[in-house]
Amino acid sequence: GELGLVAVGFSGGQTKEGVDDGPQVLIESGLLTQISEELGYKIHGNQNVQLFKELTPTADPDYRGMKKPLHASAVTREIAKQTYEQSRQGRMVLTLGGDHSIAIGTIAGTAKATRERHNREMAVIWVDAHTDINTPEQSDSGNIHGMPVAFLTGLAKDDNEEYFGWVKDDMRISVKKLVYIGLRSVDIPERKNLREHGIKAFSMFDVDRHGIGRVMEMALAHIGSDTPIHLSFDVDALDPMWAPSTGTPVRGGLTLREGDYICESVHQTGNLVAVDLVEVNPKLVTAEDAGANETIRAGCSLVRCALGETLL
Ligand code: DIR
Ligand code: MN
Ligand code: MN
Ligand code: MN
Repeated sequence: GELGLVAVGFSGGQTKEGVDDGPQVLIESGLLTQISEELGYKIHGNQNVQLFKELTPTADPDYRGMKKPLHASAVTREIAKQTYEQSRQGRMVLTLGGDHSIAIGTIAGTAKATRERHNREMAVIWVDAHTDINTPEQSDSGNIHGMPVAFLTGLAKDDNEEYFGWVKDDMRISVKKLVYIGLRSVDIPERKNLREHGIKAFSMFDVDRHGIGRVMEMALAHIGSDTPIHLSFDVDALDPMWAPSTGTPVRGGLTLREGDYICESVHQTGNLVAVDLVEVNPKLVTAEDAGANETIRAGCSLVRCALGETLL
């Protein structure tokens, strides 16, 4: 297959440094070699990690409670251009982050491209401990990585292009085509958003009750066949046992095998158009973990599963 790579070292959607090193360590561990040599993909796009330093504004005051909004808006706008360009050519788009704010760009770009190519509304499977659906006004932290789904669904909007106003209707996704898996840390206003808009969500409670096999059946049935799927995978969906090196770990998460199963099931639909892997922070290491190796290995495994490595 043909794959469009977007490697983004961006950490401005939250406050811990190190997540900008995520894509570089994933690549250094051999992920791209595995994708091209073992999985047989031809890799297009910029093969280097993009840091977008030139997009750092001289001043970036809080706006509607958002921290560093100009920078995040400019970077995600550029990412959207790149994912749009790759997806438009029918390539599977792989984005390595970076914090989860970058999904504003990745999904905006692929949503627009799939509308043009398939004349269909794209679905998003958001695998995460968190829902990332705070509007700027609802957010307690002001961290934009807790807001991408609000901007992508239109729950949050802004008229000013410099403050995510560049996200237009054709770049948005429907709340009906959004499915969450792995949730266990959802803020009170976010719960209200899920309820009010009838958003499909499978928490860890649902994974325990039904098993991951049944959860994936239900998730994919909700989306429907013949629907392009963008998989946005926050590594913190995994239990910290498997992925400790991440900014906001929450105990009681998915096993690595459950995470891999999600990726395999989505691959198996044949409808996968894009994968994001985000929030790998190699600078955050726990006492039990000798380094970030476990998290990096887990991240590579998830990506390979989404690209079809393990299916016979
Ligand atoms: C929290 C944490 N809901 C926030 N979000 C995180 O800051 O809005 N997302 N950690 O990944
Ligand atoms: Mn997230
Ligand atoms: Mn998360
Ligand atoms: Mn395949």
